[in-house]
Amino acid sequence: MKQLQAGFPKGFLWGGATAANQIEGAYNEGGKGLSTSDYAAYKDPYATGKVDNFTFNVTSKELAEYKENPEKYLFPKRWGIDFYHRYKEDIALMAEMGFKTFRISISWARIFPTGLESEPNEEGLAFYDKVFDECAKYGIEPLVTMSHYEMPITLTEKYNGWVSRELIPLFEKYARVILTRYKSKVKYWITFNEMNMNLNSLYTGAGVLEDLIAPEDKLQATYQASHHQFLASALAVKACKEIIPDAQIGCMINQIESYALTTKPEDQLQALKSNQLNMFYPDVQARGEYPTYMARYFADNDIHVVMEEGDEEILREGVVDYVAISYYMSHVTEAREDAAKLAGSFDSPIKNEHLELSQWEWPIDPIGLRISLMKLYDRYEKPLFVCENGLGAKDELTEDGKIHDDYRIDYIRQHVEQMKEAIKDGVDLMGYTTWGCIDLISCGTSQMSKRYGFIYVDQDDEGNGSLERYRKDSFYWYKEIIESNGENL
Ligand code: BGP
Repeated sequence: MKQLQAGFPKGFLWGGATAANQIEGAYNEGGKGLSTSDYAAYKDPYATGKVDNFTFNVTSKELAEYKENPEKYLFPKRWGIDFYHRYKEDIALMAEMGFKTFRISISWARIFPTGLESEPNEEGLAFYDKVFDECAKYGIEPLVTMSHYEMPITLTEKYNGWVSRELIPLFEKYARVILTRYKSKVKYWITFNEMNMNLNSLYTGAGVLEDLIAPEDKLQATYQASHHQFLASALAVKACKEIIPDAQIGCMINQIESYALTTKPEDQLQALKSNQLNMFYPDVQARGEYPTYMARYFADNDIHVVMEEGDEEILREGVVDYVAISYYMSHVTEAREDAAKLAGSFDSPIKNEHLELSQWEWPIDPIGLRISLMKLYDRYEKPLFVCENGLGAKDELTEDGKIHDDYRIDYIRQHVEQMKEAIKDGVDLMGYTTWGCIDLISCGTSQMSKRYGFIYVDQDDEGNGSLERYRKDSFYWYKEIIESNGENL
């Protein structure tokens, strides 16, 4: 029997997480092609008061309009926080906090501007070399996501994204190029960010223009696109094992635990089903095959995933080493007609009266993190990684250049406490990277003012500001957490 582990293990990977499209800026520099995220429009459902599920899908009409008037629609994601030019300063700040790891993503369109070239763009490759070398200077292990909510826009225009099987070899080529190039520099990899969010938006992670798909085919397209991404992910895992045998490569989901509204068996059953729909994604990637419960779901919903001979073998051979999650909230569900559609959604129609909400109405549930970790570990018995968690909040920069973000400290402290409990419960946890360790452009709202960082970036929602970086109170607090390996909470 395994010994009781009282605290965070030695070598625990503390750090922070970002994504290329939310920090880099320089959207048209260094030979980069335009990516889907460069066209992710500003449609904040919270700002409009219409919290009606995430609405960050782009239509073909909008895309055409944006292409014609690029200046008029200069989307915030294109500005980023200028990490492309300031990475040295930023990584030095991460090092000052004592980061052991730094999660970034590589922009596919920096390496293959349209995704279709046979040779990669050297300037793009050289940029990440510099970033990884900078990390190495401070002993920071990069944790790299191959595809975090973006891909060359050409692949959307030509193939309508991942609904097309054509993308699989293009992604494999890209994965092989980056694995080979960075084999001595990157030992921790993630294939796709939050693949289960395909259930919500097919544009964000899969580059699919939904209006080109008949409404009755939406679920079919969701699972077909996901199938192609599963294959691409499995091929990347295989390539990683071949090219960097000592690396670890994982899958990643947005973990939203669904609680049943009541003790009514019907509600309990619905909660179980909602959780299954979410875990379907790591089930395939961590077990190497489609779970049996999906056969019924596919039959009930008239979904026919087209598979080719050899697909199952690829999935079996491409099993991940660990399961990474982002964790922000839990949900409440009940037996109702549309319950299945809400699985994995940020939008829960039922409020949990026991939980407080963030300024963006995300329920704050640290114990839900412990529950999630315990469940996932029971299910896979593989190491887990919390690679996103944090509080999006409005911060105030005081006249003397300070940010008193005790609310963020409270939030992270409570989640760290629950991770510690989960470790005691036997969970094998590799690391914790808080989301948006440096303020960045929010994904769902495209706002700068939804801040997650320990480091404040002087930029507003319109892109004005000096871009100067400031240490928040949480910066010093997190530094101590890392120094004490999670003991001085
Ligand atoms: C996750 C994404 C991130 C990030 C985070 C916070 O789903 O992987 O890219 O942005 O959510 O979401 P938001 O920026 O909408 O607050």
